[in-house]
Amino acid sequence: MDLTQFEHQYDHLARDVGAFKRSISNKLMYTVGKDPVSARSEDWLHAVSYAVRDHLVERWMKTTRAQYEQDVKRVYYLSMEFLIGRTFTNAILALELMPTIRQALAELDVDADTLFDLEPDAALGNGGLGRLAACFLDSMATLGVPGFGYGIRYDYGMFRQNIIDGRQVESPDYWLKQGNPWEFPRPEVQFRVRFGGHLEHSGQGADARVRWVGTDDVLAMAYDTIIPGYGTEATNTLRLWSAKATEEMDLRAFNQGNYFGAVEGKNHSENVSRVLYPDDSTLSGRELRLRQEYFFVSASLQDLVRRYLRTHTGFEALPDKVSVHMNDTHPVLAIPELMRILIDEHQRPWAEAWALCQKVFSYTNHTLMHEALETWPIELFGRVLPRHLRIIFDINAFFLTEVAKTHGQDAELMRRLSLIDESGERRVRMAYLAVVASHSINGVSALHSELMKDSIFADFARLWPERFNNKTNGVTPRRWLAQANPGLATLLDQRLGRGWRRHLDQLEGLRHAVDLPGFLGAFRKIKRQNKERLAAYVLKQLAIRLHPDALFDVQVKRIHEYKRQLLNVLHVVTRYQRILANPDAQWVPRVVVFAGKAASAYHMAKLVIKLINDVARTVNNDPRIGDKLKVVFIPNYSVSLAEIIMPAADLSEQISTAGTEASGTGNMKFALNGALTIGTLDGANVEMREHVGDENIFIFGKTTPEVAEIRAQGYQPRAIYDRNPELQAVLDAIRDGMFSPDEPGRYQQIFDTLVNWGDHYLLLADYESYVDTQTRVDTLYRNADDWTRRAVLNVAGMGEFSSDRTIAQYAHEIWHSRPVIVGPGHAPAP
Ligand code: 26W
Repeated sequence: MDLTQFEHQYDHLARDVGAFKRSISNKLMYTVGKDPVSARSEDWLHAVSYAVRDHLVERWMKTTRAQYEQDVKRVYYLSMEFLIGRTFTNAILALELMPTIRQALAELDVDADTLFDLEPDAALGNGGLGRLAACFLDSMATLGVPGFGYGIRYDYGMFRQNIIDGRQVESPDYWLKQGNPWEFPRPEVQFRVRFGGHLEHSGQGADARVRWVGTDDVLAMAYDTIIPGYGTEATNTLRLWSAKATEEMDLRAFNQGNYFGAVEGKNHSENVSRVLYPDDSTLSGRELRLRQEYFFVSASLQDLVRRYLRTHTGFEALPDKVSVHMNDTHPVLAIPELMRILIDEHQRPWAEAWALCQKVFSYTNHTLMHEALETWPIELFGRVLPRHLRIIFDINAFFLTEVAKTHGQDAELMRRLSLIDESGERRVRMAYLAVVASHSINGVSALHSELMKDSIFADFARLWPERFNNKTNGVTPRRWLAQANPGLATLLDQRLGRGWRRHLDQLEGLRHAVDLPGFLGAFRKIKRQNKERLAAYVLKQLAIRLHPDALFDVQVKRIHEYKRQLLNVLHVVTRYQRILANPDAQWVPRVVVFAGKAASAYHMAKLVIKLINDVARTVNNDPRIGDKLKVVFIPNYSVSLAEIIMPAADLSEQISTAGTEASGTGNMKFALNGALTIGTLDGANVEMREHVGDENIFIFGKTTPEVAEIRAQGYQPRAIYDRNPELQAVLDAIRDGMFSPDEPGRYQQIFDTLVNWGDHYLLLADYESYVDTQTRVDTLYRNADDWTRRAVLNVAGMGEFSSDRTIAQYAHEIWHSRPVIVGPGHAPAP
């Protein structure tokens, strides 16, 4: 950049800083209503958020106008969960305003980082599925895909996890306490959502009509959040629905002096958007959950049909203008709801409505775990949604008749394919409904997409092989590299230019860099600073001192048996006992970091948390161990915490039993930030290995076919226990109370699960291979340059795992949507 350019930019910055200072002060006084002399940090945060938001609003209006003018096809992404995290820094980065905002705040005597840290996470999701939805919104906006996220504005997000005496204790997450400057309430956008009631039939044959009457209603009110694209003026909208009572209060009760009774009904109906279900991979099967699912899809479908009809007459063009994507089965009621709207409200013939559905809907499966597959008892379903149950029966009859035409009356096949599981209490199979109604069904990694066709959807994959496809997950490089790891981002900018933020495959350019003098050292220095940042956090939160030279070995994700945090613990205890047996050997110092939440009713997961904390206390306080081994469980894992943890990892633990983790996305975030992976050939680890090279990843353990084989042969974990004395010592120590002297029997159950009750997730089968591989990790870590080279080559290979690549594939191959062109047109000033 020559001097004039520089001066121009500098000028620009100075002008912007002045404008922002004025804008922030104005917002503080006139929007927040605070005098600068008495404003709290929260008030400043809101003021500067509004000032930044104004800039997004201009882009938003331009984009919305362009979408209408170009009559583009819109993609509606329906998801029960959006795990957004913080919005403020993300918005500033999208607008390239970081230096301006920092300086403006500094000149107002306000510390920017303090403000950033005050913003609560929008934790409207449990884990992988919800975070993927958030990365997808970011990528859709960045690519100009005209996308709308539709979901629920939960008053309470994912619970806060406190660790008290080593155990998880949940507390509510009232994230809206201070107000949310990023949302636009839309009281004028409200839809009536009906529940219960009964059906009245009239007419015959083609004139047959069904009326759904006597319902109990609630209103869904829209709240909009702007989703900025990066390096483009295009934006998108996340529209979340909040429940409002149809009647403010029961006036009769009120007039009778029953003040509390008068608002009881209101509270009851508004409960539908009160709280996120904290279950990840297990169906709670509660009525309120079913109501939540219907609540948000009904409002969303009414909204999108209304938007379509504003500029179209008739439904012929619907499939050219609308794609509705279902993020797992939670939004599957969208199918009978669209049928209901078309048939009951717009008098379309049944066959026409069904044909439209099959062109509009597509579905992603995120798990093969049996206990996660949604099925709803017919009794409950019919009581809450009688009209939709009827429609599902009709779809089932139609579909099975079609199958019979080509496959004959094969009763066994019909039983297997039926949308209704008749094996016990009759239940609706939501995943089957999704498959029957969708033109595209995808898995989230190459391996998972294959397994999906062999297992849960085998019969359907034979019927319609062309509907099944794979879309390997990805993550947004804006949040997970540019924002989370500013040090590495700057190094990449110097080496590769700034283009990687939108074209992540440019990271390939790093392959040459590993041989440049000084590069490995510069890379290592950044990693070290990130480790210091995490160590400072841990010291502040947990009063545990971590040495930044140690190897940071990290497993952060939901606590679940299939993810095998317990296998990691077995390694930790093995290492502990090895150090005790041989204290003077040259150990590579290790810090083992865990974080993650357990579903509140998941006993085993909670016990694992307690065990990790017990092991941590024992190891960390053992003077014979010192810095050779430290174990920490960081409470309350969240998106914001991940942004601190991931850049600080040397080693990423992705150790699920092969065939169980659909994809994983944490695996990608770690590698993108220069961690090496130790992992099984599961989920997207398989493809990561292909992209980073076999020599740059630590793969261990049984493969999916081997797992199947072992189970088929009759797996005998006790035989492994009997034959491996080191493993025996580890398991015995856990069983006999080495880590729970206050209650020696505390972990008997863990021992039994592994040794006596079948070890369903094959921890013992993979133990030896895992521990040996951990030793190889140590060996490599001793050679700092060799390690760093491989870390850099991991970053270099991550281009494929940008969610921009994933979304481009969805857009081309599933949605057939085109980007909106947002020209330099003139939007009204905000
Ligand atoms: C009904 C209860 C319930 C709740 C959540 C069932 C299933 C779920 C999700 C499907 C679980 C989930 O988050 N799956 C994860 O999705 C990620 C994004 O595709 C994948 O990377 C993870 O491997 C997968 O576990």
